[in-house]
Amino acid sequence: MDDEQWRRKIKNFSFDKCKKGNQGFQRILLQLFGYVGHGKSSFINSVICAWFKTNFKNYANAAGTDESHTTQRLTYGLTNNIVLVDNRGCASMSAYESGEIFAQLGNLLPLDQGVGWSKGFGLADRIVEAEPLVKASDFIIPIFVYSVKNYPTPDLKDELKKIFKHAQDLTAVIPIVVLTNNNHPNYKEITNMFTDIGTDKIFALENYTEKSPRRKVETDSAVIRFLYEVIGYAEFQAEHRQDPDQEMMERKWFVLKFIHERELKTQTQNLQREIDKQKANMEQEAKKREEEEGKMLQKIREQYQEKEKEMQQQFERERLRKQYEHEQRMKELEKKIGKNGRRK
Ligand SMILES: Nc1nc2c(ncn2[C@@H]2O[C@H](COP(=O)(O)OP(=O)(O)O)[C@@H](O)[C@H]2O)c(=O)[nH]1
Ligand SMILES: [Mg+2]
Repeated sequence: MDDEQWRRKIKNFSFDKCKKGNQGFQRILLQLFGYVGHGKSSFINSVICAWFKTNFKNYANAAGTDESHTTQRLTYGLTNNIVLVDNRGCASMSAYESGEIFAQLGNLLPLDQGVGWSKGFGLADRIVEAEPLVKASDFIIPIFVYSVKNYPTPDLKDELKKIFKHAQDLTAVIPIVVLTNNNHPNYKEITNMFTDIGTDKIFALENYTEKSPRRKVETDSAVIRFLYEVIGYAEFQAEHRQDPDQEMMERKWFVLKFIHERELKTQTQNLQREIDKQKANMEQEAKKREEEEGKMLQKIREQYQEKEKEMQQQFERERLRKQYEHEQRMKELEKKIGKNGRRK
């Protein structure tokens, strides 16, 4: 098949034409996620340019000279049935631990609105508030965007494994990988890393950017092939799925349970920290008291020694006095005896 045939297939895609009918699904929601600055918004620009055959424009507000990053979940419709979502990027794994990214990926927060980060149960409230605004009929395909410029490390691989596991648990779909900056020499290592993680759908391209806006056959073809494969993937996945409302409910439970467990963990940690703090205070207090008691004991000992010395001196004085008296008495006696002797 050539590009034009693929385009026709993409354009005509509808869940209604799937083997088992639409099963309640209407649109494919290509949920872009990944670290900040890896080219999510640029990829959307590339897809728009290639799909609509237009000149480059920064449609998705990719970071340019002003270094602005995406802070909204904006949607970009390609056809009536295929929509791209530019999710807010995150800097590290800790953002996944916050549940916020799950809620975005699971399509539990409204589209085309600003995305914040909530503390505590704030996220759960936002998910509940969003209920009337989110559509269960959106079929989510997670697309993980990664820039080849970033060299893989063992830590990164472990982190990505966790992220992919969470994304798959949540959406029931293994994320598709889009590698940007694919002319970079790290390309082979990065591809191997993602293959090791268990993804078999990896697409690579050099995005259209402000610096390199000229359309190229390779980039256009990479985008069209990507979209074609994605609809094939969605058709295949949809055959095994039956109940979008139930799936949405399960996703909601997954995230709410996650938030609950995270809160419980945070509260337990806070409590433990408080206990540890009090224990440390008590130990410090006990040590202080021990030191004070030690000082007091030392003082008593010194007083006692002082007294003992005094008594010793008194005794010595007494002894000398007694000795002197005794000697005096002896002298007197000697004198008397001497006189009497002479008298004899
Ligand atoms: N050379 C090159 N630069 C890219 C590519 N993709 C994105 N960029 C640049 O990387 C920066 C971040 O891209 P952006 O799309 O805003 O990342 P996001 O935070 O994931 O949305 C921007 O300066 C882009 O011009 C690519 O494939 N090749
Ligand atoms: Mg962005």
